[in-house]
Amino acid sequence: MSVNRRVLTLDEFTIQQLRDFPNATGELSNLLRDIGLAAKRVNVEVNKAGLVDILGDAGSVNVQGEDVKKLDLFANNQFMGVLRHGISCAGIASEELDDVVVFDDEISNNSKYVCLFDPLDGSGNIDVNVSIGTIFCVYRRITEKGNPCEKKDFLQPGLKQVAAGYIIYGSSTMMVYATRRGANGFTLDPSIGEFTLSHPNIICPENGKIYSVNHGNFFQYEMGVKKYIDACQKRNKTNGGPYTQRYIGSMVSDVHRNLIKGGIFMYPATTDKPKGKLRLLYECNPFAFIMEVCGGKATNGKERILDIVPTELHERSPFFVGSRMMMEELEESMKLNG
Ligand code: AHM
Ligand code: MG
Repeated sequence: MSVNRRVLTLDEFTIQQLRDFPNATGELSNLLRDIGLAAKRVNVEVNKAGLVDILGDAGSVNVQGEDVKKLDLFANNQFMGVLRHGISCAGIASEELDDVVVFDDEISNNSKYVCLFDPLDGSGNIDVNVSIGTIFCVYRRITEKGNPCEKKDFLQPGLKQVAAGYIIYGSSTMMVYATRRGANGFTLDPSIGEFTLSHPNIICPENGKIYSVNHGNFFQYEMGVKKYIDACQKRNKTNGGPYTQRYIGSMVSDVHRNLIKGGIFMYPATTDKPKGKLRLLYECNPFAFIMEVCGGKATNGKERILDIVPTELHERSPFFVGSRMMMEELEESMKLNG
């Protein structure tokens, strides 16, 4: 097999980026490489999920006599494990864990980053073979290096993110990550087991034709959201409607599609869940950062997601994210109608 040498691997790409910053320590590149490694391990298990009846269900013992873990716990342990053994991360917070995990060894205490992740988002979709994903983000710690990191390192507003990204375990497996310099997508080439640059410099179209929302909750949404959804369904010369509705129920896939094609994703507050469903730290902030880097917008309906100062690790937020013009139309509707 001939290898296309014009295609950069994730490692080659992050190292190449370092050349522009001769004083950079390479810690962030290391961390992204660690995340890529964990993603490849999780991908192998996600691909086997359909074999669960053959290999054994979570909590049971499989034919090789190994304990079978729930896939989201497996993913959590993979990401936590590679980051703990790496040299760039002082501690992690995960949607799967109640509290932060401080690594507290000499190398980790001297690392400048902390990492937050949702190890397997949309995991309710696993047993029906629908794409699922991992979401992550990286902050520079605010406590002094040389000491164990603390919870306040994790409770920073989203605008302080240094990098954010996601992995989709889908028809192909893909990793997208953004820094302030831009966002790039890497597709896993199974023949060489490497993420390779497939979507350089991603830009979200400023307008789109796709809206993604759970229509089952329609009557529980605020008036401004209902009116906007109405407008999405009408023929409208100014906004290019009617739009197409697409909702997988797996946020990584829904937002990825809208990022590439142009669109809006909404998880509004409902009367049952006045704070919405999605978690600010693990789901909203990373996607808000990625979307803003790519030219889009993200709000909770009232304020910019990245400006919110979190008070709790697992706090939830209504979430609206997408193409700039669609977001502005939604914001207008929420301002007028509440
Ligand atoms: P999870 O973190 O428990 O997997 O839930 C998050 C998922 C998102 O991926 C998705 O957008 C949303 O839940 C769907 O929720 P709903 O079924 O209420 O529309
Ligand atoms: Mg989740």
